[in-house]
Amino acid sequence: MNPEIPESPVSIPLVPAPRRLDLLDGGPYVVEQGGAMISGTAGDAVGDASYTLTVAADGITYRAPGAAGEAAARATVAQLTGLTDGTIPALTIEDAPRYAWRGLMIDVARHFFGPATLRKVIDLAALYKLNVLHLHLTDDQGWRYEVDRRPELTEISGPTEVDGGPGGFLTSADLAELTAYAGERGLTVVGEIDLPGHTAAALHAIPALNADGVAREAYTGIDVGHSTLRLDLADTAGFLEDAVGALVEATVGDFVHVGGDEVRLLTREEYLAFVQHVEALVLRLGKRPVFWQEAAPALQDTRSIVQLWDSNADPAEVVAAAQRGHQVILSPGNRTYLDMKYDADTELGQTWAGLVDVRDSYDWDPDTLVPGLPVEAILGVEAALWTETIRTEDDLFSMLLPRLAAVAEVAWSAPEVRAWEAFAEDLPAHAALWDARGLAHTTRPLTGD
Ligand code: TNX
Repeated sequence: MNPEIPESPVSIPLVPAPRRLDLLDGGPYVVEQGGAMISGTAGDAVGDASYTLTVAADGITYRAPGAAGEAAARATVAQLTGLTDGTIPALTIEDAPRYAWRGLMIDVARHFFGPATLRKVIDLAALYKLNVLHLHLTDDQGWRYEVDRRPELTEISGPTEVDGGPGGFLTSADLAELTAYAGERGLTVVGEIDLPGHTAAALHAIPALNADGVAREAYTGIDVGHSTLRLDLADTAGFLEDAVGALVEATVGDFVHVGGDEVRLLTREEYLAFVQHVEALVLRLGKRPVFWQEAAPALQDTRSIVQLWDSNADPAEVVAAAQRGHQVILSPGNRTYLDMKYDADTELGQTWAGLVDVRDSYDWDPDTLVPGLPVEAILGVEAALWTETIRTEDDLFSMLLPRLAAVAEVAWSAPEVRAWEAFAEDLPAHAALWDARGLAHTTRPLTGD
């Protein structure tokens, strides 16, 4: 036990740990059949996820400034209910998140996962107070959202995926329904169209995007860096307008992710110009662009956000962008890439960022991760699940769980109320929540060593 961490007076293993929990005098609340009686009030400060919650014998009440806090309060009640034997001691909780952006990215491009799985992902993310579902919707291996003006994208590159699997795509109605479903649970869906690399699926569907005017073959391998769009081709700008425009229309909220990673077929000048073109386009369409870290040196407008991912790369350009006023989302591969193997025996996953066990996902501080990164530039933290090796729903959840709970606590909980030893003690109880939802999970030794 870290001596600076006050020991919680009750052992309700809430994850993420709340700022403050006090036991009250008075009898416990006994959860009724059909769930806890919960009532409360929310104003309308939409983005503020703070809340207070009181459990008393006659019911559970919360107060929150807005819908985000209400969603967080409901997540706490779901855990209080699922982690106790149905008798919740009288208590109050005062809680608020550390970071504004608490995300989970799911790659539906390498292997496709449809609305039924994504609703389970949303439910799980909400249970851990995450507020962003980032969907990686396009990559070399497939195109997963409809673009009205370019139906060939989903017609031709919907039914392709890694290893020649059946693929699939989200219809506009699917995306609208998922966005609404997520919104009701406190999450914003941020769609990503990966540009200008990771675009073999677009080059396969639309011949005119290729320099020789000939459609590329479908790509079902897992290499990266072998595809790019080129601004010097006549059709590219119109394609970008249509594809980014459709994604802007299909999602609510302020953000669209436009990639920018692993481009190896453009000169530096061509790459920087491409990023600036897309940055201006997204801003003109009324959203804030999010880019992977490689785009940092190109960015012109401080509304644009940089997402750090490559824990093997020098972060100097990310730091420089933050010093110029850009906000940064932290997704360090060696902490938050949940497609990394847990250990050398893990069947699924990759290892380029190392082995990532639960403690690696948990035991780090975003504020000190990147030397020189101004703390006030940190918008938040995002876990990522890339799906090159992930084929089934059980594959997916067994990589997310238990590590997603660890990243969620990093993103939500104040440093004063969290420590690895306490988390490792609390975590095993959560298996009951996952089992109740039928979610696969990986059992890890959590010795605290
Ligand atoms: C790096 S993260 C990638 C992805 C891969 C991932 C696999 C990023 C921006 N690019 O294309 O799927 O590694 O871990």
